[in-house]
Amino acid sequence: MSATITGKWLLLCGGIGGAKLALGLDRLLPPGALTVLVNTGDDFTHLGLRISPDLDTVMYTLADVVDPETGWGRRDETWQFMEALDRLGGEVWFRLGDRDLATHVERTRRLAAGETPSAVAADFCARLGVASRLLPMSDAAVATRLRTATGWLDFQDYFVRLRAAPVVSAVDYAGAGQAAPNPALFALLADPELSAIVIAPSNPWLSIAPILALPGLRDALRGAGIPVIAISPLIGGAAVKGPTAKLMTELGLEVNSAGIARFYRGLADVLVIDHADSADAPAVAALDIRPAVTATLMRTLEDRLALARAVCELAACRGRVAS
Ligand code: FO1
Repeated sequence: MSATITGKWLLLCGGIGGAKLALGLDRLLPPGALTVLVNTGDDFTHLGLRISPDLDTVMYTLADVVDPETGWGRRDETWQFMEALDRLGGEVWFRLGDRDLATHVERTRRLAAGETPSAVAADFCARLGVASRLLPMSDAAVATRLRTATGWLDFQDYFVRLRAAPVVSAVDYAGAGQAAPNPALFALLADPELSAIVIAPSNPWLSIAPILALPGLRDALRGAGIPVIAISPLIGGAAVKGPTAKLMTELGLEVNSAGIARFYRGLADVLVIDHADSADAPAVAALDIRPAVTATLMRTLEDRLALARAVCELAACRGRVAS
């Protein structure tokens, strides 16, 4: 018999990988129990539009309108805008579908009219029927940049235009030091109903580090006095998708669960690793993080729900979850 999961839950996440766990938690928990603090270090201004890829990926996923093939953008998308732009010689390396375009046009208009990114996100989510609360990590601009042999690159330049091919020697989160974390986060961390903080299997250096770089955020998470459970993005020592393993190698890090545990040391109580990495468990434990072994690959909705449930049960062993 499965336990009833109560209380409020906080998930820190980036885009595609994080959105999968967000969906599992959103569908598992009572409506409104989940708050997702989303990385905005990937945000940029493109074609005059303000684009928030990770926020939109999580929002589209929870609203069940995401493109299931790519994991970003909208399902049943058409591309007439891109085709017309291409004919005019415009920039088409970053693909904005016709339906998706509406999100960026309307976001840009509202920001120019003085709304905050948080207010825009909340209203878009309400209109798309998203029950969970999505918080941009900050209302101030933060830009993830990567140092390569040819100099510093903006995130989407590196990630999409250059397909994460350049060798990275450093990562920087420009503006993070001055960017106030989303104020709603502090209210949630002080809420006695908050059961646990979950860190999605997103890329630690590209998706989670920008969040943790915000002033006071790491201390606030620790200070909440509730379990912090991180999920490793590696399976069998490799990334499911994206450049996590490549980036770790380039930054001179060990590409295994211990390399991930070192990143979360001092913050996470538990690191969830896949069965394929169970041999890493002693190395994780040696870093003062409790390893928990389960299936972390999220191909189907059932996988997402199962991982969400496993994470909630881990928190129940340590914190405030009623059965
Ligand atoms: N990812 C791509 O690989 N190619 C694209 O052309 C692309 C366009 C795009 C448009 C809107 C959006 O919200 C996301 C988009 N993404 C695209 C995904 C995005 O670049 C990355 O997945 C994230 O920034 C990393 O989490």
